[in-house]
Amino acid sequence: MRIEQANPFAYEFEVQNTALVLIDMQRDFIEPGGFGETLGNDVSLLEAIVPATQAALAAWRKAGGLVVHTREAHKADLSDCPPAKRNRGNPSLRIGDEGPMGRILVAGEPGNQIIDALAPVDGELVIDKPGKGMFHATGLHELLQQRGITHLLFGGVTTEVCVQTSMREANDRGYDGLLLEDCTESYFPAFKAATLDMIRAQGAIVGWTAPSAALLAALNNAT
Ligand code: C5J
Repeated sequence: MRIEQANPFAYEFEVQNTALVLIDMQRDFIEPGGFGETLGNDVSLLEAIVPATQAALAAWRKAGGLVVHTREAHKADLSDCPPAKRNRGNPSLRIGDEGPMGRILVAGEPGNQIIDALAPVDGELVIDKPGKGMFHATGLHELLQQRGITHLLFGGVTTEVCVQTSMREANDRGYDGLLLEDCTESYFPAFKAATLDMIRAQGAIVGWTAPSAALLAALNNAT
């Protein structure tokens, strides 16, 4: 299968060797009243990508491709949260503190759940990651290798933090990654634009980007 409109050049993949990875589409980053909003961010920017992401997920499920969902999540005792991560800066709420939707970035809390619109279904991988990147301390690389995955399609939030870090980690592990441009967002539009440029610079130095419509068209043409 081929996405002709991908940047900086066409992207080729086979569904059986490719996973759709949705990064951290969890309530605390996306819903009003969550952690993201308490940090002073406009979460409506992130909410806006939900319809396109839902459409991409539905098409990918229909094609029979593997889906991976990640959550930025720490253990309740915070043993996997380095003090450097917890203590940096001067936020009103820190990781592990009680927030509007339970303890901030702690596994199992209401705010840590993936939003209803993109809820995982049976057979999909759900990875709790204590880092920004999806391979750090998760065992995900081995799970993907066992399934013969060589290509990764990315969506999720935020573009310049957990999405970009995960794409770079994937690139170093030998995966060909493509970021769906309208299925990712940042609280800072300029950071999103810069990240898309960085990924596809210098002949796809980190990977590719493409609008989700181009993926849907490729999947449609194949049926
Ligand atoms: C993610 C963050 N998911 N911005 N986390 O990007 O802290």
